[in-house]
Amino acid sequence: MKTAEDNISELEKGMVSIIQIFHKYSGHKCTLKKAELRDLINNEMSTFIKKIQENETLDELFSDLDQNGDLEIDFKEFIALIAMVTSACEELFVPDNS
Ligand SMILES: [Ca+2]
Repeated sequence: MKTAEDNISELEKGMVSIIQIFHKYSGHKCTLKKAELRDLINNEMSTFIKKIQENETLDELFSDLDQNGDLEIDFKEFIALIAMVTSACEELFVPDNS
């Protein structure tokens, strides 16, 4: 019997990856603390954005993403980061139609 996952598209696989990676770092609480956000970015996004070395950089990014100010990054807030980085990287991956 086929499961839903056998039929999903490449785009949907990308979406599932985003969800799975988020939960790998957020654990059962389903939100990212500051150090977890740093680890996720440094381990999983290091080709697209430079690694976070300075606490100041992390503090700034964290407060930008933490829309509701509860000192945790929930999935909705995390998606905004994915959208920003994806948008910024788009021109690198535009198919060459020439
Ligand atoms: Ca928050």
